[in-house]
Amino acid sequence: KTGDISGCPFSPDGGVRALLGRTNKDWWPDALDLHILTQGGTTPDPMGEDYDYCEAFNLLDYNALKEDLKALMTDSQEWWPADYGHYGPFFIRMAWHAAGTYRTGDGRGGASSGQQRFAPLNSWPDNGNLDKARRLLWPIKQKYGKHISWADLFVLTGNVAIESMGGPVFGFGGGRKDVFEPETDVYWGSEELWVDQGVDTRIIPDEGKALENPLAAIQMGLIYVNPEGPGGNPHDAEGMARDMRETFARMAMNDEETVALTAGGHAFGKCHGAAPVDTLSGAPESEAMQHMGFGWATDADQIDKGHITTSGIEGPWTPNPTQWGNDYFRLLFKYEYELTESPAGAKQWTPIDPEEADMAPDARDPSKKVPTIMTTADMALKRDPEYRKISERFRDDQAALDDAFARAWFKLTHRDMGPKVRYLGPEVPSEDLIWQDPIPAGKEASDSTVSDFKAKVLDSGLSVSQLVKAAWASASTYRKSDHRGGANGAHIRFDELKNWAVNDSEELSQVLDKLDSLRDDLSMADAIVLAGAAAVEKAAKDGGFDIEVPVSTGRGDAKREDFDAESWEPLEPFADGFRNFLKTKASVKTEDLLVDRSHLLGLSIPEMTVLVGGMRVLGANSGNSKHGIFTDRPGVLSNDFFTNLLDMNTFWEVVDESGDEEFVGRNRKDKSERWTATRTDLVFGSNSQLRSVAEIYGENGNEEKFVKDFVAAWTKVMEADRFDLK
Ligand code: HEB
Repeated sequence: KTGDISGCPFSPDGGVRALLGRTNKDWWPDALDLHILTQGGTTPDPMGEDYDYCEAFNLLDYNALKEDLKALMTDSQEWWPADYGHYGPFFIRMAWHAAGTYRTGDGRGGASSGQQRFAPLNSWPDNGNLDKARRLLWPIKQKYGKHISWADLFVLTGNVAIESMGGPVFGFGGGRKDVFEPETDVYWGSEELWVDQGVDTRIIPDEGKALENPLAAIQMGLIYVNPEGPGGNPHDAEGMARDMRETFARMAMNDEETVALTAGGHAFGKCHGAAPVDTLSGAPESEAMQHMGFGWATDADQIDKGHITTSGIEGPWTPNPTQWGNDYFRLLFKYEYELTESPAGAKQWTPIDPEEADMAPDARDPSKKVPTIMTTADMALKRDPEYRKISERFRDDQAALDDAFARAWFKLTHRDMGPKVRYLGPEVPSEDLIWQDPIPAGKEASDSTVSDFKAKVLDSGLSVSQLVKAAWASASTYRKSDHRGGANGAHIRFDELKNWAVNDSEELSQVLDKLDSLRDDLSMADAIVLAGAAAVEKAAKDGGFDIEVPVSTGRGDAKREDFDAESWEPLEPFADGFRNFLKTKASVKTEDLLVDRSHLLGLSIPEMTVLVGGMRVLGANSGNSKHGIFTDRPGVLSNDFFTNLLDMNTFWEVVDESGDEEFVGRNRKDKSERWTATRTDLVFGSNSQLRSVAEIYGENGNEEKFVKDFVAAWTKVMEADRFDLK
């Protein structure tokens, strides 16, 4: 584990910032704004509701597609000829950059929705010229149409590229459904400038500057690190390794995986820095219409000669850039490297006095020989003592490198897909991998088992509040960004999760122990959810509504040995507005964190609103605080939260000591205290849009609607991870 950068995804220094930092609108203020057409919930997705991607994928002629991809590798096009007559390396970089935006901090980024097609990713300096790689794929995408998404195609093409050059792959799982708009939920940073415009590097230990969570790139517009060294300084060997370690850790990669991936990746292809960068035009998102979505325009005759600039670094790593092998490590250790400059002016490293046989062919003219290179990032694999040990081992053990590279590549490209049940296709590896959070299959419980259990739970002395809190603690670990967490597996019973500050672990332990003693052969995972359902049903009944809270049983209990505790750390909520919990004040407003969390749970605005209102009256607050419990009958599922929130007889004041996090509501007439609240309570009265929804739930005649909507939203959260049902 690296970096001592606190668990808080939004570091609190530097004042309050917007949740999303910079967005497409800041970078391209004049870009066509289609957003107004998606107002009111109209979808930009042309495929319609009947389209089921999984079904379509399962009808795909997978082998034919792979054959076509293989043929494409060497089908060089005049408008963007293949280096060495093989597009493989180019496609590997495309796939790696598609997947490499994933970060563990919030699970966002990654290859799973085809985001590389849209801004800002399509225009990141680090994604230079990948617009051409994607366009080379269009005839194949067109041919297979609805049966293969762009998102799946990017990754599969990377696999076929590796295979076609003799490299090892571990498998492929399909199932990444395309979206048709830029993702607007991802925080990419708050800097104005990008890496090629001189933006600061994000880790400067001397200035106490650490990489802000959940970011995983070292400068705005990069996938991970600056290849020329920290802030472009090739001499800072230590800093280079530090930057790699920190950023790769945030992509869930350890040292061995980092070395295997980087060296394995750079066994293939070359860097492009043949011409000065200022000869290039703008990135795709800002380029003139006649370029038809391409950026970084280069003259056709320069392209033909291979005079292309992408990163600015120039040259291949090995003498055989389209052949898998161990030349990368062989050369890295065989030669001393000296600092040189590419024609584009980038800092890079060149072997001193290379033998003729260790020179590489020119990308366009195999009869010409050119020197190989290493980037400053590559040099870290021998300059850093820890990386070096691993590199030397791989140099001497090809089989170990093959295995490590294949597995790390599979993890890189599948990390954000969640559990294995979500993978499709004939090449899904049978081996279970710990990062997939394996959960043994559960079994459906009979109606009588369910009703017996619920009766026992309600009779057990556990309160509605305790049961609701436990069920929420379990299910709300889910995040749709990488499909991790959730009630299935009952990971909540492992100490590492149970002891999260939000969970009131002592109380939770007692509840879980009790449920364990009552559950017979129900899984713990099902028992926790059923107990929550029983509590909500009772609370509704006490409010005068007989309603069933539906539960689909069949969850399994994860085994302790399949639980990678460290990988769950980023899932700990440091704010959970549903339980009125804030661990530490963040650099974004607390209500922003409620919105963020709701998004990760897949909730709509009404669902978020009804859940908060309902959970308050059920007494689900962390620490059993009184904030926001605007009712004199806690434990009853009523719309009291909303009616009291909107009651004009109460006025609100900030409680001074806490800054602006705590409030007290007083009777307008005698100033007596009626309620206390947090920002996540009052935002439903102060924010005009949320207030409009709160009003619906506070209206006469909507009491039953409130209960029904609460139960539906509750159930949605409880079942958010039931991919086995979908
Ligand atoms: Fe890499 C390329 C850097 C990782 C794969 N890369 C490259 C380049 C650079 C780099 C600068 C060049 C671009 C141009 O074109 O100019 N990388 C880098 C860094 C890192 C990396 C810094 C971190 C450390 N890679 C990586 C990985 C992978 C890769 C992980 C996979 C696995 N790359 C790659 C490839 C290539 C590159 C394949 C080639 C492409 C072509 O040829 O086109």
